[in-house]
Order: sequence, then C-alpha cells, then structure tokens
Amino acid sequence: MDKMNHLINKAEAIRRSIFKIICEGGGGHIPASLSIVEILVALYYEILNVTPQTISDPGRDRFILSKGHACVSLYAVLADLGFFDKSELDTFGRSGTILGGHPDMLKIPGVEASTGALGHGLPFGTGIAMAGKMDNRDFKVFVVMGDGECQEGSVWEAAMFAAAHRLDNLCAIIDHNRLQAMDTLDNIVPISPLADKWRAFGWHIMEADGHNIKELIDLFSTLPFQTGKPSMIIANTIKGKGVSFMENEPIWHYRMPNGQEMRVAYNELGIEPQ
Ligand SMILES: Cc1ncc(C[n+]2csc(CCOP(=O)(O)OP(=O)(O)O)c2C)c(N)n1
Ligand SMILES: [Mg+2]
Repeated sequence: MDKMNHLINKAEAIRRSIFKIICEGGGGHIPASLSIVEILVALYYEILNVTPQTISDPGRDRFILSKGHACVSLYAVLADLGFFDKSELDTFGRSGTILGGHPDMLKIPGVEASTGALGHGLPFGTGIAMAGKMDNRDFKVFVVMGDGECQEGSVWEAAMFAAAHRLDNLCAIIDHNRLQAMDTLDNIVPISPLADKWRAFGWHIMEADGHNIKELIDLFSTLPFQTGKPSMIIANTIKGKGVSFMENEPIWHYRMPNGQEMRVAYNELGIEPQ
C-alpha cells in the first residue's frame, strides 16, 4: 500500500476511534473533532518531529490544539502513536481519567498546552515560537484554531505580535468549517474575508482542502511560506465530516446521538456493532 493510502486509512481509523470514544464516554464534541482529522494525521504522521521519546526535547516541534473542545481527535492520534497507552482511551468520560473534555498538558503525555477556553492557543504558540527564535533553535510551532475562535480578540493580538517579530517558525491552521457552537459564523459574527484579514496583519496565507492529506502535507513541507513571516493555512473543512446527518448541522455541536442515530453513524464509519 502506498503512503497516501496508508494515511487515508489511518484517518478513517481515527474517525472511528473518535466516535467510539465519545459515544462510550457519554459526551464530547463529535463534529468539531471529525473536522480536524486529516490535519492531525498529516501533521503527526508526516511532519512533526516529535515522538513519545522526545516529548521533553527542547528541539522538538510543538503542536497546540487551540480549539481544545476537539481534543478527542488529538487523544486518538496520540494513543495510536504510543504517547500513552491505548487503554487510556476507554477511560474518557470516567472519573479519575487523564483524558478530560479539554486537554491538560500536566496530565497527558504529548499535550503541549492546556486549552479549551478559546483564543489562547495562538498567543501560547507565539510565545514558544518567540522563545525558539531567541534560543536559536529550528523547531516549528503549529497551532490549530477554529474559525469561530477567530472572533476572540486575543487571537489578533498574537497575530500582530507574531508578524512584528517575524516569527516564520510559526504556522497556524484555521479549521474553516464555517460553523461555531450555535449557528454559522455568517449568522452570528461574520469573519470574512478571512484570508485578507490575516494578510493585512502580516501573515502569509495559503488555502487548502482540509480533508485532503496530500494537499496538506505538500503545503506543510514548504514552510515557511515566506521568510520572515508567520504562515497560515486556511483549511476548508466540513464540521462533522464522515457522519452524513452531522455534516454542516450546527445542532450537533453539543448534541449526542441516540441509539438509532449511533447505529447509522457506526454503519457509515465502518464500526463493527458490539
Ligand atoms: C472563550 C470561550 N468562549 C466560549 C466557549 C464555548 N465554545 C466551545 S466550542 C465553541 C464554538 C467554537 O467554534 P469554532 O472555533 O468555529 O470551532 P468548531 O467547533 O467549529 O470546531 C464555543 C463557543 C469556549 N470554549 N471558550
Ligand atoms: Mg468552526
């Protein structure tokens, strides 16, 4: 099997894992997690130079999931790569678990930043990128944000700072699924034209199909897009990707499927019934 097919299969397996973990754990953000699967697969299986053995190495690449509510996607990837034991995934939603509804950097091996309150991942990542420059290190910092998250003022403070300090070791990815918690961004606080806004703040912008692993890898492989500028990938995605009745439907941000809906989703994702 060639590499790309392997990664596409990996993404499908991660989708199945996300769905099972959240359904068995009794709650979580399914559509937001499904939205970023290919972005995480492209980064963790091809781009990031971090392994379970190097999680404390000062020279490692850093990944920050700023939209922390999608953490189950990250948990599934980290467990698959051996950052912690896969059996931990069965504890999601139970008392005493290290795998909370938002990721905790003090508890979970491989998690670089505790996130969940939106608007903090980019400031956090910008600080690490600045430290990398000051220490003359050549690691990269990747931050995945939600598009609704870009309504937070702190995002734009970090955007200005990163451009001012020429942080070309920083790459942000916006999961541009056009939905926030309760509705479309356009119906709440529109943020378009998104690319022009970031460009005006001094970033180099590229756009991609956020579900096309090859396209994402090709882009990540050319970082920085421009010397002296932070890089941004606007990844066009579908919230709920892979479960037909959840795709692009805001109601599923907080809702959990009932038994019948679960069976439909299991069938679509190719999960064996228990
Ligand atoms: C500061 C802050 N305000 C509100 C919330 C509640 N909240 C959780 S997810 C979410 C929607 C975020 O939308 P977006 O960034 O587009 O992410 P998506 O769910 O589409 O992946 C909101 C408002 C939060 N986590 N943090
Ligand atoms: Mg969104």
